[in-house]
Amino acid sequence: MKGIGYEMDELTREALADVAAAGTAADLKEVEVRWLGKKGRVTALLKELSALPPEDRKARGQQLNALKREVEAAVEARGREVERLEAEAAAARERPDVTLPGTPVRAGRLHPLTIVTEEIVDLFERMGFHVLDYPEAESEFFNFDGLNIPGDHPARDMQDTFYLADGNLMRTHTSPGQVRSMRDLDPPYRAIFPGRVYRCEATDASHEHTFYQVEGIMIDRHVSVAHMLHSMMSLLEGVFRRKVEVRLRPGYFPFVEPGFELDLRCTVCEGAGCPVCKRSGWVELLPCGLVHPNVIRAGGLDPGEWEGWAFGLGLSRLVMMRYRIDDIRWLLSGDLRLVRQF
Ligand code: FA5
Repeated sequence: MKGIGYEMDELTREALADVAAAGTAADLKEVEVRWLGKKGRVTALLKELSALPPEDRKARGQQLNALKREVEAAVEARGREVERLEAEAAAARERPDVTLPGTPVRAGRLHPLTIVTEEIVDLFERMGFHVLDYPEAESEFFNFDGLNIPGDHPARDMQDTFYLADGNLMRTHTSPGQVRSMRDLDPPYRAIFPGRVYRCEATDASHEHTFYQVEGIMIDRHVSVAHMLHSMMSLLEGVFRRKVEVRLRPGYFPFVEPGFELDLRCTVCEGAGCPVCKRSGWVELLPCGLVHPNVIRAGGLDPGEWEGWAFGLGLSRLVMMRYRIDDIRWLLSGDLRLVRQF
Protein backbone atom coordinates (compact mmCIF):
# COMPACT_ATOMS: atom_id res chain seq x y z
CA MET A 1 0.00 0.00 0.00
CA LYS A 2 1.26 3.44 -0.91
CA GLY A 3 1.90 5.59 2.21
CA ILE A 4 0.89 9.19 2.64
CA GLY A 5 4.54 10.21 2.13
CA TYR A 6 4.55 8.56 -1.26
CA GLU A 7 1.34 10.32 -2.23
CA MET A 8 2.74 13.68 -1.12
CA ASP A 9 5.90 13.15 -3.19
CA GLU A 10 3.80 12.37 -6.24
CA LEU A 11 1.63 15.43 -5.71
CA THR A 12 4.66 17.67 -5.24
CA ARG A 13 6.31 16.36 -8.39
CA GLU A 14 3.12 16.80 -10.36
CA ALA A 15 2.56 20.34 -9.08
CA LEU A 16 6.15 21.42 -9.70
CA ALA A 17 6.11 19.93 -13.21
CA ASP A 18 2.91 21.84 -13.90
CA VAL A 19 4.49 25.09 -12.72
CA ALA A 20 7.66 24.48 -14.73
CA ALA A 21 5.62 23.82 -17.88
CA ALA A 22 3.86 27.22 -17.71
CA GLY A 23 5.37 29.25 -20.55
CA THR A 24 3.52 32.53 -20.08
CA ALA A 25 2.16 34.60 -17.21
CA ALA A 26 -1.35 33.55 -18.25
CA ASP A 27 -0.47 29.82 -18.17
CA LEU A 28 1.13 30.28 -14.78
CA LYS A 29 -1.98 31.97 -13.42
CA GLU A 30 -4.03 28.97 -14.54
CA VAL A 31 -1.62 26.56 -12.84
CA GLU A 32 -1.77 28.60 -9.65
CA VAL A 33 -5.58 28.54 -9.66
CA ARG A 34 -5.61 24.81 -10.39
CA TRP A 35 -3.45 24.03 -7.36
CA LEU A 36 -3.86 26.84 -4.88
CA GLY A 37 -7.15 28.51 -5.89
CA LYS A 38 -10.38 28.27 -3.89
CA LYS A 39 -11.31 25.16 -5.80
CA GLY A 40 -7.70 24.07 -6.29
CA ARG A 41 -6.34 20.65 -5.48
CA VAL A 42 -4.33 21.64 -2.39
CA THR A 43 -7.25 23.61 -1.05
CA ALA A 44 -9.54 20.63 -1.56
CA LEU A 45 -7.15 18.38 0.36
CA LEU A 46 -6.94 20.89 3.18
CA LYS A 47 -10.73 20.90 3.40
CA GLU A 48 -10.73 17.13 3.77
CA LEU A 49 -8.58 17.41 6.94
CA SER A 50 -11.60 17.86 9.20
CA ALA A 51 -12.87 14.45 8.14
CA LEU A 52 -9.69 12.69 9.31
CA PRO A 53 -9.37 11.10 12.70
CA PRO A 54 -7.75 13.65 15.06
CA GLU A 55 -4.53 11.61 15.41
CA ASP A 56 -3.83 11.80 11.63
CA ARG A 57 -4.91 15.38 11.21
CA LYS A 58 -1.78 17.12 12.51
CA ALA A 59 0.77 15.21 10.40
CA ARG A 60 -1.40 15.45 7.29
CA GLY A 61 -1.96 19.17 7.91
CA GLN A 62 1.78 19.81 8.14
CA GLN A 63 2.45 17.90 4.95
CA LEU A 64 -0.24 19.76 3.05
CA ASN A 65 1.01 23.12 4.31
CA ALA A 66 4.52 22.20 3.25
CA LEU A 67 3.19 21.26 -0.17
CA LYS A 68 1.30 24.53 -0.38
CA ARG A 69 4.40 26.58 0.51
CA GLU A 70 6.51 24.69 -1.99
CA VAL A 71 4.02 25.26 -4.81
CA GLU A 72 3.71 28.96 -3.85
CA ALA A 73 7.48 29.39 -3.92
CA ALA A 74 7.71 27.60 -7.27
CA VAL A 75 4.96 29.78 -8.76
CA GLU A 76 6.72 32.91 -7.59
CA ALA A 77 10.10 31.82 -8.97
CA ARG A 78 8.58 30.75 -12.28
CA GLY A 79 6.69 34.06 -12.39
CA ARG A 80 9.96 36.01 -12.35
CA GLU A 81 11.42 33.79 -15.01
CA VAL A 82 8.38 34.04 -17.29
CA GLU A 83 8.40 37.80 -16.88
CA ARG A 84 12.05 37.92 -17.95
CA LEU A 85 11.39 35.65 -20.93
CA GLU A 86 8.41 37.69 -22.03
CA ALA A 87 10.39 40.94 -21.77
CA GLU A 88 13.17 39.42 -23.86
CA ALA A 89 10.71 38.25 -26.49
CA ALA A 90 9.09 41.71 -26.62
CA ALA A 91 12.48 43.39 -26.99
CA ALA A 92 13.35 41.05 -29.84
CA ARG A 93 10.03 41.83 -31.54
CA GLU A 94 10.48 45.58 -31.12
CA ARG A 95 14.13 45.78 -32.12
CA PRO A 96 14.23 48.28 -35.03
CA ASP A 97 14.90 46.78 -38.39
CA VAL A 98 17.44 49.16 -39.84
CA THR A 99 17.00 47.68 -43.30
CA LEU A 100 13.36 48.81 -43.58
CA PRO A 101 12.78 51.85 -45.85
CA GLY A 102 12.23 55.04 -43.80
CA THR A 103 9.15 57.28 -43.68
CA PRO A 104 9.71 60.07 -46.20
CA VAL A 105 10.27 63.50 -44.62
CA ARG A 106 8.49 66.29 -46.47
CA ALA A 107 10.86 69.25 -46.41
CA GLY A 108 9.57 72.82 -46.20
CA ARG A 109 10.01 75.09 -49.20
CA LEU A 110 10.80 78.75 -49.54
CA HIS A 111 8.05 80.94 -50.89
CA PRO A 112 8.88 82.30 -54.39
CA LEU A 113 8.74 85.84 -52.95
CA THR A 114 11.44 84.83 -50.46
CA ILE A 115 13.56 83.15 -53.14
CA VAL A 116 13.56 86.21 -55.40
CA THR A 117 14.02 88.66 -52.50
CA GLU A 118 17.09 86.72 -51.37
CA GLU A 119 18.51 86.75 -54.88
CA ILE A 120 18.00 90.52 -55.20
CA VAL A 121 19.51 91.17 -51.77
CA ASP A 122 22.53 89.06 -52.70
CA LEU A 123 22.96 90.86 -56.01
CA PHE A 124 22.76 94.36 -54.53
CA GLU A 125 24.95 93.54 -51.55
CA ARG A 126 27.65 92.53 -54.02
CA MET A 127 27.22 95.95 -55.69
CA GLY A 128 27.83 97.69 -52.35
CA PHE A 129 24.23 98.48 -51.39
CA HIS A 130 23.00 98.50 -47.78
CA VAL A 131 19.89 96.39 -47.18
CA LEU A 132 17.47 98.08 -44.78
CA ASP A 133 14.14 97.24 -43.25
CA TYR A 134 11.62 99.98 -42.49
CA PRO A 135 8.24 99.97 -40.70
CA GLU A 136 5.05 98.85 -42.42
CA ALA A 137 2.96 101.08 -40.13
CA GLU A 138 4.18 104.47 -41.23
CA SER A 139 3.49 108.15 -40.59
CA GLU A 140 1.83 110.41 -43.14
CA PHE A 141 5.02 112.41 -43.17
CA PHE A 142 7.29 109.64 -44.44
CA ASN A 143 4.68 108.06 -46.72
CA PHE A 144 3.48 111.33 -48.30
CA ASP A 145 4.63 114.79 -47.15
CA GLY A 146 8.34 113.98 -47.05
CA LEU A 147 7.96 112.61 -50.57
CA ASN A 148 6.71 115.93 -51.89
CA ILE A 149 3.06 114.82 -51.72
CA PRO A 150 1.29 117.47 -49.56
CA GLY A 151 -2.16 116.88 -48.04
CA ASP A 152 -4.13 118.43 -50.89
CA HIS A 153 -2.05 116.84 -53.62
CA PRO A 154 -4.07 114.68 -56.03
CA ALA A 155 -1.29 112.08 -55.95
CA ARG A 156 -2.57 111.03 -52.51
CA ASP A 157 -5.55 109.59 -54.33
CA MET A 158 -3.28 107.63 -56.64
CA GLN A 159 -2.68 105.17 -53.86
CA ASP A 160 -5.72 104.36 -51.76
CA THR A 161 -4.60 104.18 -48.20
CA PHE A 162 -5.45 102.08 -45.15
CA TYR A 163 -5.40 104.52 -42.22
CA LEU A 164 -4.81 103.38 -38.66
CA ALA A 165 -6.78 104.56 -35.63
CA ASP A 166 -3.71 106.38 -34.26
CA GLY A 167 -3.44 108.60 -37.35
CA ASN A 168 -0.65 106.57 -38.92
CA LEU A 169 -1.18 104.42 -42.00
CA MET A 170 -0.06 101.19 -43.62
CA ARG A 171 2.65 102.28 -46.04
CA THR A 172 1.39 102.33 -49.62
CA HIS A 173 4.89 101.93 -51.06
CA THR A 174 8.49 101.39 -49.94
CA SER A 175 9.42 104.98 -50.90
CA PRO A 176 9.22 106.26 -47.26
CA GLY A 177 12.61 104.53 -46.98
CA GLN A 178 14.06 107.22 -49.27
CA VAL A 179 13.64 109.94 -46.63
CA ARG A 180 14.34 107.61 -43.73
CA SER A 181 17.61 106.34 -45.22
CA MET A 182 18.84 109.90 -45.89
CA ARG A 183 18.35 110.56 -42.20
CA ASP A 184 19.90 107.24 -41.13
CA LEU A 185 22.97 107.02 -43.37
CA ASP A 186 25.81 109.38 -44.20
CA PRO A 187 25.97 110.20 -47.92
CA PRO A 188 27.19 109.06 -50.33
CA TYR A 189 25.38 105.73 -50.01
CA ARG A 190 23.41 103.10 -51.91
CA ALA A 191 20.64 101.05 -50.37
CA ILE A 192 17.67 98.84 -51.09
CA PHE A 193 14.62 98.27 -48.87
CA PRO A 194 12.52 95.22 -49.72
CA GLY A 195 9.14 95.04 -48.01
CA ARG A 196 5.42 94.62 -47.91
CA VAL A 197 3.06 97.44 -48.82
CA TYR A 198 -0.70 97.90 -48.60
CA ARG A 199 -3.33 99.58 -50.75
CA CYS A 200 -7.05 99.72 -50.28
CA GLU A 201 -7.96 98.68 -53.79
CA ALA A 202 -9.94 96.08 -55.70
CA THR A 203 -7.95 93.00 -56.65
CA ASP A 204 -7.51 91.35 -60.04
CA ALA A 205 -4.91 89.16 -61.79
CA SER A 206 -2.17 91.79 -61.34
CA HIS A 207 -3.41 93.85 -58.34
CA GLU A 208 -3.37 92.83 -54.68
CA HIS A 209 -4.22 94.90 -51.61
CA THR A 210 -1.05 93.53 -50.00
CA PHE A 211 2.02 93.16 -52.17
CA TYR A 212 5.79 93.51 -52.19
CA GLN A 213 8.14 96.15 -53.51
CA VAL A 214 11.88 96.71 -53.42
CA GLU A 215 12.99 100.31 -53.27
CA GLY A 216 16.46 101.15 -54.51
CA ILE A 217 18.24 104.44 -53.91
CA MET A 218 21.62 105.98 -54.51
CA ILE A 219 22.69 109.33 -53.07
CA ASP A 220 25.89 110.92 -54.25
CA ARG A 221 27.29 114.26 -55.42
CA HIS A 222 26.51 113.42 -59.04
CA VAL A 223 24.27 110.61 -60.16
CA SER A 224 23.02 109.76 -63.63
CA VAL A 225 19.98 108.18 -65.22
CA ALA A 226 22.44 105.89 -67.04
CA HIS A 227 23.72 104.49 -63.76
CA MET A 228 20.17 104.04 -62.50
CA LEU A 229 19.19 102.11 -65.63
CA HIS A 230 22.31 99.99 -65.37
CA SER A 231 21.41 99.00 -61.78
CA MET A 232 17.86 98.17 -62.81
CA MET A 233 18.99 96.08 -65.79
CA SER A 234 21.49 94.22 -63.57
CA LEU A 235 18.58 93.43 -61.29
CA LEU A 236 16.42 92.08 -64.12
CA GLU A 237 19.24 90.10 -65.73
CA GLY A 238 20.20 88.70 -62.31
CA VAL A 239 16.66 87.51 -61.67
CA PHE A 240 15.85 86.22 -65.19
CA ARG A 241 19.39 85.07 -66.07
CA ARG A 242 18.76 86.06 -69.67
CA LYS A 243 18.14 89.19 -71.70
CA VAL A 244 14.63 90.49 -71.15
CA GLU A 245 12.64 92.87 -73.29
CA VAL A 246 11.87 96.20 -71.59
CA ARG A 247 10.60 99.60 -72.60
CA LEU A 248 11.19 102.93 -70.89
CA ARG A 249 8.66 105.72 -70.97
CA PRO A 250 8.13 108.96 -69.07
CA GLY A 251 6.30 108.56 -65.77
CA TYR A 252 5.00 111.00 -63.20
CA PHE A 253 5.69 110.70 -59.46
CA PRO A 254 5.88 113.82 -57.26
CA PHE A 255 9.07 112.55 -55.61
CA VAL A 256 11.19 112.25 -58.76
CA GLU A 257 12.10 114.62 -61.58
CA PRO A 258 12.42 113.41 -64.27
CA GLY A 259 10.41 110.23 -63.70
CA PHE A 260 10.21 107.07 -65.79
CA GLU A 261 8.32 103.84 -66.02
CA LEU A 262 10.17 100.69 -67.03
CA ASP A 263 7.83 98.01 -68.34
CA LEU A 264 8.64 94.36 -68.97
CA ARG A 265 7.39 92.27 -71.87
CA CYS A 266 4.80 90.02 -70.23
CA THR A 267 6.31 86.53 -69.76
CA VAL A 268 2.98 84.91 -68.94
CA CYS A 269 1.70 85.40 -72.51
CA GLU A 270 5.03 86.33 -74.21
CA GLY A 271 3.44 89.63 -75.20
CA ALA A 272 0.39 88.13 -76.92
CA GLY A 273 -1.97 89.67 -74.33
CA CYS A 274 -3.48 88.16 -71.18
CA PRO A 275 -5.31 89.23 -67.98
CA VAL A 276 -1.97 89.86 -66.20
CA CYS A 277 -0.82 92.51 -68.71
CA LYS A 278 -4.38 93.61 -69.40
CA ARG A 279 -3.96 92.45 -72.99
CA SER A 280 -1.26 95.09 -73.59
CA GLY A 281 1.70 92.69 -73.71
CA TRP A 282 3.58 94.88 -71.15
CA VAL A 283 3.69 94.80 -67.36
CA GLU A 284 4.36 97.92 -65.27
CA LEU A 285 7.27 96.86 -63.12
CA LEU A 286 9.91 99.43 -62.31
CA PRO A 287 9.03 103.11 -61.89
CA CYS A 288 12.06 105.27 -61.20
CA GLY A 289 13.62 108.69 -61.52
CA LEU A 290 15.98 111.27 -60.09
CA VAL A 291 15.08 112.16 -56.52
CA HIS A 292 13.22 115.49 -56.27
CA PRO A 293 15.14 118.29 -54.46
CA ASN A 294 12.27 118.63 -51.97
CA VAL A 295 12.74 114.98 -50.98
CA ILE A 296 16.51 115.47 -50.55
CA ARG A 297 15.66 118.41 -48.29
CA ALA A 298 13.13 116.32 -46.28
CA GLY A 299 15.92 113.81 -45.77
CA GLY A 300 18.00 116.53 -44.11
CA LEU A 301 20.46 116.93 -46.99
CA ASP A 302 21.34 119.97 -49.12
CA PRO A 303 19.99 119.49 -52.67
CA GLY A 304 22.70 121.88 -53.85
CA GLU A 305 25.26 119.31 -52.78
CA TRP A 306 23.52 115.91 -53.05
CA GLU A 307 21.63 114.21 -55.85
CA GLY A 308 19.97 110.84 -56.02
CA TRP A 309 18.12 108.30 -58.09
CA ALA A 310 15.48 105.87 -56.88
CA PHE A 311 13.38 103.03 -58.21
CA GLY A 312 10.37 101.20 -56.80
CA LEU A 313 10.29 97.63 -58.10
CA GLY A 314 6.95 95.81 -58.12
CA LEU A 315 8.43 92.66 -56.58
CA SER A 316 5.20 90.61 -56.55
CA ARG A 317 4.83 91.23 -60.29
CA LEU A 318 8.48 90.39 -60.90
CA VAL A 319 7.95 87.04 -59.15
CA MET A 320 4.93 86.44 -61.39
CA MET A 321 7.02 87.21 -64.47
CA ARG A 322 9.90 85.03 -63.34
CA TYR A 323 7.76 81.96 -62.63
CA ARG A 324 4.92 82.72 -65.07
CA ILE A 325 2.31 82.86 -62.33
CA ASP A 326 -0.88 83.98 -64.02
CA ASP A 327 -2.64 85.54 -61.01
CA ILE A 328 -1.04 87.65 -58.26
CA ARG A 329 -3.59 86.35 -55.74
CA TRP A 330 -1.84 82.97 -55.69
CA LEU A 331 1.12 84.54 -53.88
CA LEU A 332 -0.60 85.24 -50.56
CA SER A 333 -3.29 82.58 -50.92
CA GLY A 334 -1.62 80.35 -48.33
CA ASP A 335 -2.15 77.46 -50.76
CA LEU A 336 0.75 75.07 -50.20
CA ARG A 337 0.38 73.65 -53.71
CA LEU A 338 1.98 76.89 -54.93
CA VAL A 339 5.00 76.69 -52.63
CA ARG A 340 5.59 72.98 -53.25
CA GLN A 341 6.42 73.74 -56.88
CA PHE A 342 9.59 75.62 -55.96
C1 FA5 B 1 5.15 103.52 -56.52
O1 FA5 B 1 4.74 102.83 -55.62
C2 FA5 B 1 6.35 104.42 -56.36
N1 FA5 B 1 6.68 104.52 -54.97
C3 FA5 B 1 7.49 103.84 -57.17
C4 FA5 B 1 8.66 104.73 -57.35
C5 FA5 B 1 9.75 104.62 -56.52
C6 FA5 B 1 8.70 105.69 -58.37
C7 FA5 B 1 10.86 105.43 -56.67
C8 FA5 B 1 9.78 106.52 -58.53
C9 FA5 B 1 10.86 106.37 -57.70
P1 FA5 B 1 3.47 102.52 -58.27
O2 FA5 B 1 2.24 102.88 -57.57
O3 FA5 B 1 3.45 102.59 -59.75
O4 FA5 B 1 4.70 103.43 -57.78
O5 FA5 B 1 3.92 101.06 -57.84
C10 FA5 B 1 5.18 100.54 -58.19
C11 FA5 B 1 5.04 99.15 -58.75
O6 FA5 B 1 4.37 98.33 -57.81
C12 FA5 B 1 4.19 99.06 -60.00
O7 FA5 B 1 4.95 99.25 -61.14
C13 FA5 B 1 3.69 97.66 -59.94
O8 FA5 B 1 4.65 96.75 -60.45
C14 FA5 B 1 3.56 97.42 -58.47
N2 FA5 B 1 2.16 97.57 -58.02
C15 FA5 B 1 1.43 98.70 -57.89
N3 FA5 B 1 0.21 98.46 -57.44
C16 FA5 B 1 0.15 97.14 -57.25
C17 FA5 B 1 -0.86 96.23 -56.77
N4 FA5 B 1 -2.05 96.64 -56.35
N5 FA5 B 1 -0.58 94.91 -56.72
C18 FA5 B 1 0.64 94.47 -57.12
N6 FA5 B 1 1.62 95.25 -57.55
C19 FA5 B 1 1.38 96.56 -57.63
